[in-house]
Order: sequence, then structure tokens, then C-alpha cells
Amino acid sequence: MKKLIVSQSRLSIGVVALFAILSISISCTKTMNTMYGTGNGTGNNGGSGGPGTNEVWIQGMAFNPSTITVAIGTTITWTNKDAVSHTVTSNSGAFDSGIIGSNGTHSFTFNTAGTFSYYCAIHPTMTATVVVN
Ligand SMILES: [Cu+2]
Repeated sequence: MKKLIVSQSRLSIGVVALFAILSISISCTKTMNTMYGTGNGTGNNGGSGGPGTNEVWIQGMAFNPSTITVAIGTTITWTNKDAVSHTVTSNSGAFDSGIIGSNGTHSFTFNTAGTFSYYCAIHPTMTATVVVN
């Protein structure tokens, strides 16, 4: 009888530990989404080494910020900080930069509200979003 009780309590500890691990990993995922999902539309002016307002840097094979939110009529400028060429290509065909060489820039004015997904045609795993409202 005593042995049975011991093994039951071990089982409950195991179940509790499992739930604790699960909830920790779930909250980690949520934190990651918060950190990387929304991006930073305002950027960092003032020489801190990040993209300025209405700017997207293409750096380290990624668009930074990955989501930028602007008002209708805003011109966004992409700057290629990488050594390799990239493109800024709309999934819907709304815009396409063509090849942007290293240190090159491309600007586009968004006159229509909406969510515009885009990617790099050379490296299609590079994806990002412009939200216009
Ligand atoms: Cu690319």
C-alpha cells in the first residue's frame, strides 16, 4: 500500500513537471512572436545603427523591420546593407524593385491601404510585410 502511494505521488510530480515545461515553452513562443512579429515601424533615428522612420534595411539576409506600418501616401525606402544583391518584390505584383545592388536603395510610395507581403526574388525565404492604413 505504501509503495503504491509513493509511485502515485511520483506520477503526479511527473505530470506537474510536464505541464510546467509545456507552459514555459508556450510562453517562450508568445514572447518570440511579440519580439519579432510586429516589427518597429518608427525605426531608430539618431545614428544608433538601425533603420530610420519609413526605412527598411536589408541586412543579414533579412528585412528590418520585418513588418512596417505607415500611413497612406508614405514613401518607404529600402537600403541594401548586404554585400549581395536583393530585390523588394510584392507578392501581389503591387511593386517590384528589380535588383538592388550592395548599398543600393529603392523607394516606393504607398497610396492604397492594405497589407502588402513582399519577398526577395533572389532569396525567396526572405519575406516581410508593409501595412498601410
Ligand atoms: Cu535577397
